Amino acid sequence: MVDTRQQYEDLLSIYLPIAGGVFLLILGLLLFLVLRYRSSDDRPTEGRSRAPVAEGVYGGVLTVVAAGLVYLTFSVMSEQEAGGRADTVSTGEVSSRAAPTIDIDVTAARWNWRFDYPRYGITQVGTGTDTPTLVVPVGNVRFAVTSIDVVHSFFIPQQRYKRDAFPERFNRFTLGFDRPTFIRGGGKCAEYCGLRHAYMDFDVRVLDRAAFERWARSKRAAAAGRPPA
Ligand SMILES: [Cu+2]
Repeated sequence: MVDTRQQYEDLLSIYLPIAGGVFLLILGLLLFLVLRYRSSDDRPTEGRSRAPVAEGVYGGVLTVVAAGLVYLTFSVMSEQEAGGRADTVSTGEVSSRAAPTIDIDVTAARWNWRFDYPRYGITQVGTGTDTPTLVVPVGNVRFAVTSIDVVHSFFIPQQRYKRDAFPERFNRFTLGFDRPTFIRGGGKCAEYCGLRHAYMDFDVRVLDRAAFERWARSKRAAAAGRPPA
C-alpha cells in the first residue's frame, strides 16, 4: 500500500536533524565569531574572503546535501505517482504493495467537489450547502484530480497529502487508506479560490472492502431507480 503518512514521516526524520544541525552550527559559529573577533574601533573590514578553500568545501557539502534531499523527495513522489501503473513499472513485492484497488476522478469547482467512480458508474457531489463525501475502500486508491475553473488544491491532512487541481490537466497519484474511519471535514481545498474557499471541504469515509462494495451497489441502484431528471 502507498503509505503517504509513513513516507513523509521518514522524510521528516531526515530533514529535521539536518535542518536542526545546520541551525545549531550557524548559531554557534555566529556567536563564536561575534564574541571572538569583536572590535572596539570602527575600521571597515576587508571585503574579500581569506578562506576560499573553506568556502569551497562548504559550498560542496551544501550542494551534496541539497541534491540528496531533492533525490529522496522526488523518489517518494514518483512512488506515489507510479502507484497507479504498478503492473507496468515494477514487479514482485513493490507491485502488490502499490497496485491500485479503484480509480476516483476528482473534479474541483468553485466551491464544490465532485468524485466520479468510473468502474462503478457512480458520482458523489455536494449540493452547495451539503458537504460532499469522498468514500473510499481500505487499500490503494488511484486519483486523477482536475478543476473546471480556477486552481484549487486537493488536501487530506490525515494522509499528509496535498496536490493542486488545475483546469485542463489531470494530476494522478495513488493514496493508501489503512483502516475504516470517518473524518468530518477531512478533506479541504488548500488553494485560495475565492469567497467560499474556506467552506470548500469534503468529508472522508473509509470503508472496508465489503462495505465499500455494498455502498457502491446501493448507490448505483438508487441512481438507476430515480426517474430521469
Ligand atoms: Cu478551492
